[in-house]
Amino acid sequence: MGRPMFLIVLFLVMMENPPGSCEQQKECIAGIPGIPGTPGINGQHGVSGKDGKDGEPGPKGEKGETGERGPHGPPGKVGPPGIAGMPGLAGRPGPKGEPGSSSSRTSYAFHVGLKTASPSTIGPIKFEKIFYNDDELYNVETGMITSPVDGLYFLTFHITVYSKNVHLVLKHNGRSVQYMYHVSTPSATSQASGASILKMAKGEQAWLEVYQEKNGLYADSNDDSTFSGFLIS
Ligand SMILES: [Ca+2]
Repeated sequence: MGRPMFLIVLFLVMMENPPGSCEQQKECIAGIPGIPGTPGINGQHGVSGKDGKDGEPGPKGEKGETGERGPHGPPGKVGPPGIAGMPGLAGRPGPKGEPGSSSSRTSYAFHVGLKTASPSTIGPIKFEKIFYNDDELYNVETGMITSPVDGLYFLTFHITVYSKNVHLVLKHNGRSVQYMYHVSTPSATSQASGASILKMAKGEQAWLEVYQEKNGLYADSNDDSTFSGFLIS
């Protein structure tokens, strides 16, 4: 820069800011603000940030609708026995039974006779000729009848008497119940008889005995002396 030019610039500056003008006077007036410059160009996108932390659990949702029924499961374990139930109703009557045994029978009978004349005078007379003893009331070994059931029994005897008198006693369990005495007819046979009704309990016994050795009872191939009886009821 040449000297003249420098002087010109200096002059102009001096004109613009005359020495001691405003500072000294403290009455400086602010200049007019300049015009704003044009906006700058947008910068580049920054780097993406990291994922944030998980939030707190939200509130419980409302109950959903009932689903469809599922398939049957396998059988469960056997439970403990239950309480016994009430007795059932009575069944219908069964079919008619078979005929009962002898214990349920309602009739019993016997009919026996002497095989030989003049039986023993000691103990029960033994009638060894059996007409009927299917019910086994009479025991040939003992000469006694035994009551098969409690009941009322009809007992009777029909005796052929020959050559000697006959005196008999009917006994029931050792007790004398009834006597029969018959005097024989010389050189002939005659008949003597007796009958009795005895109430006997099951198992009780009855029999005929010769009384005071008068044993003119007779029996042969065509004469009989018999003892018989049956249950009345
Ligand atoms: Ca005869």
